[in-house]
Amino acid sequence: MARYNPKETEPKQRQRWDDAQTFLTRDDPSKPKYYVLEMFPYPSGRIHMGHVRNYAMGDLVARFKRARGFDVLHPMGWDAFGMPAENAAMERNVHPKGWTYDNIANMRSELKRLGLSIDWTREFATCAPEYYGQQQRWFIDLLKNDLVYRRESQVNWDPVDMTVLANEQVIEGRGWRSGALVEKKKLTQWFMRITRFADDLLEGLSTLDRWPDKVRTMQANWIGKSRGLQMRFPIHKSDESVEIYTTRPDTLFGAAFIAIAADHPLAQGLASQNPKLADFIKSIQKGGVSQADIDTAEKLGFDTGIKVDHPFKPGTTLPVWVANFVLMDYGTGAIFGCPAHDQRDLDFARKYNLPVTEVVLPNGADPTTWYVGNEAYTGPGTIFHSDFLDGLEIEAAKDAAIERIEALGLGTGATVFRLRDWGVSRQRYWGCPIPVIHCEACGVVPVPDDQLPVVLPEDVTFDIPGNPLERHPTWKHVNCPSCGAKARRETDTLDTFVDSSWYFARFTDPKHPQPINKAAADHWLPVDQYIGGIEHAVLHLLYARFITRALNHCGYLDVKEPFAGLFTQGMLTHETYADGVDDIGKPNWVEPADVQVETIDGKRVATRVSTGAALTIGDIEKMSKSKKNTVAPGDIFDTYGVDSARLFVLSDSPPERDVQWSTSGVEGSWRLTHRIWDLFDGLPDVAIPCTDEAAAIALRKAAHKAVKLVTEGFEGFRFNAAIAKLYELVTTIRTADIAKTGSEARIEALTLLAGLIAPVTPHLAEECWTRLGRDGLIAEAAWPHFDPALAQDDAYIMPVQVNGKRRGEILIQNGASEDEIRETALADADVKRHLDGATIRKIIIVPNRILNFVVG
Ligand code: ANZ
Ligand code: ZN
Repeated sequence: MARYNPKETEPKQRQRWDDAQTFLTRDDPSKPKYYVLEMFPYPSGRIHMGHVRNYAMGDLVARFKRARGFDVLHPMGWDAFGMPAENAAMERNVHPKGWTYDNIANMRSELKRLGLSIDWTREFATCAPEYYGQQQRWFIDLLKNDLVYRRESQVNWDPVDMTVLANEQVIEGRGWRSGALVEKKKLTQWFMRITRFADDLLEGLSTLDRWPDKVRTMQANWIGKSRGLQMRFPIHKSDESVEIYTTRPDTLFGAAFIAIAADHPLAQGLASQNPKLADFIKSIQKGGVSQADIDTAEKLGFDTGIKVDHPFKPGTTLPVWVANFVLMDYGTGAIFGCPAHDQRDLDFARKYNLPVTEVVLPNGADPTTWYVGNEAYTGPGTIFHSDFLDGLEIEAAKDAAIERIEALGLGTGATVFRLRDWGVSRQRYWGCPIPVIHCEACGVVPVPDDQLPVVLPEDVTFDIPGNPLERHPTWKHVNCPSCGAKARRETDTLDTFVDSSWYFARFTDPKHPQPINKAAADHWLPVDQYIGGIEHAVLHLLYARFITRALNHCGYLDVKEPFAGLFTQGMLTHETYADGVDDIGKPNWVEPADVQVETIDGKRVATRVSTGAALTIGDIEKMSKSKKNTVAPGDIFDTYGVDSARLFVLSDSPPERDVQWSTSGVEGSWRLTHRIWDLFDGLPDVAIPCTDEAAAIALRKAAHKAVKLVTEGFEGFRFNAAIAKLYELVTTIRTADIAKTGSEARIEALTLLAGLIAPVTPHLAEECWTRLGRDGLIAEAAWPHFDPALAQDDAYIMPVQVNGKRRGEILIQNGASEDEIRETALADADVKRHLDGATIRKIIIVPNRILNFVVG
């Protein structure tokens, strides 16, 4: 017997797939299509175990669907623009392009080593002009359709480096390189009008029934649709009024005060006659403007002495305060405060002794005793203490309150969204140039189609901060395409989330001369199965849904939803190891590759291999460079083979949960691959007759049943459960005596097994296929069929009740008579205990379902 040697087998099998072009998409109209896609990687340099898990899952699905008769599209590309390439350029004096393409070359060969069934002829990188030039093309269409526009907005400004910073470059409020305190600066920026589709993006969520509920909820919250009301409170004994904006008109009866912003015209007018108010306003205008600054700052207010009439409570007035937590540039710059149901209002009311009136009663609470302490109640409930709103749920009360305000002529309700338009301008080099030209006379002029793509210049320098495109000697100086006058090219580039929000459509025909080949896109989209991390639940997945709608609006494709099925896989975790702590008490993390763990007297003890030092074993955490608890896929492949690594990441836990990487785990997978090979390698050269019919049937049944269960498991994304069945089948075959079953039954079982392992350990499966004497590739073979009669269960579990209460379970053979069922039940220990001493009056048996003893 030859020992299985993945080092030799794996490259050989990959070569066979390459030679046969097994994974080219056939575009075969006779077969149903299946598009499976894993979120494409950022070319950071190396693949990590998280990639291995992600791509192993996608590959399992692709191979499984291919075997099931689908025409499969399974492409790969690179999300290749972005900051790290520029950082590398600044730190190491390399060009972002060279750095990126080197990384791609490296990661491509690592991914190829994984044996993924990818159609590599469709590969592209988003930093290639052939890709981003097409993006520029549709960008201009979006611009013409008013889905792209410019307006002033705030950016992070580093006053020392004199440069705009991305949010990731602001670390604790300071510029990452200069260490200077970051300021806010207003710049004209490009925006995509995602809010145009707010309602549609929200409604579309209900059609995505193969998405995790969690992701749909996160998107719905992000879009944040609610009913708002803009209304006036008449100023007492005056013709004037204060206009406020609220999303909680249901709480109007709980209003305790009106608060206006310091720069509200009313506040400004009063301050000109009231020096104390003027001083107060000055005092609160310091401090940060970010939401976090405002939420955490102490609430401060000034009572103006002015009062307004409550619209629903004749004779009741509310005081008007100037408050530091109300912003001028949101809503109307004025609010009504309802302390019981808003934390900011509550903090304010407690500080200035304003009344707190509860108006929303939590479900199940007692209206006579329930009250709000120091925590505002913002949950669901029923309205009370509110006259005509009493007894209504929150949403119904909002509608009723808005209706009444409208009838009184004091305001109008409107639907409002939390979603804001998407700022896509980046003052960076390594991104897709925004294809417009600024002309003094003509304004913003799109670059004409025959001048696309606008290619990034390569002769740029990174020795000083700022955007290299801005200081390039010639690139931005152009003539206006419209009037010919001297003009300026846009130097902002697009947020890299734009690149990743349509790549799945480009994959359907990646070399097409237009951005999208409509026929191909309409055929292949939506992606049937998209796989990636939960960290993309909102931004990437929402932008992709938006761009798909925008492209649909501009006539590029017919679909609206890009991803019919979404799966968010768990992460890889690993134990952490530390070699003492440094002078500030931070652990000195040690890489698992330098650690040996042994069990001594029942306790796990870790030693550092290179020094022999005793280590502390820390928590199990997400693999990360900072904790050094990563393992290098390359090392694992070298030691155990690619198939063992694939098998481990797929089998260890349910795919949506985290997997804890362990050496013993991957060794277990490695042992299984060897066991499987030994079964195939050990097949006799001559036929062995069957001497025990029952043994042969038992083996056949086990194999057919495994086919049924593994098929269901793969179909339902229960990969680990399916693989557990494979383990069982291997054991069953190993323990079946070939002298009894004969070789025919064994060969049948092994043939089915080879088919079942092909999506998981594809190299090994090919080797086994050849050993069975089969021609061709198992990667091109049909999925194993099972015989339903053989796959059926022989026995079932029947619950047993005593007086209608479940007291036990019994195992019943198919076709057992009622007498046999009764005898089995009476012999069961649990049932016996519950029947003890009682007289059985009646026994009800529903075959295949249930048995009930009626006792008295
Ligand atoms: C009364 C009220 C009662 C509110 C209650 C909340 C809870 P979103 O959903 O984020 O849009 N608000 C309105 N304009 C404001 C401004 N310029 N500065 C500070 N706060 C402002 O928030 C809408 C809510 O934020 C509004 O609803 C308003 O407070 C406050 F139990 O009105 B509410
Ligand atoms: Zn012009």
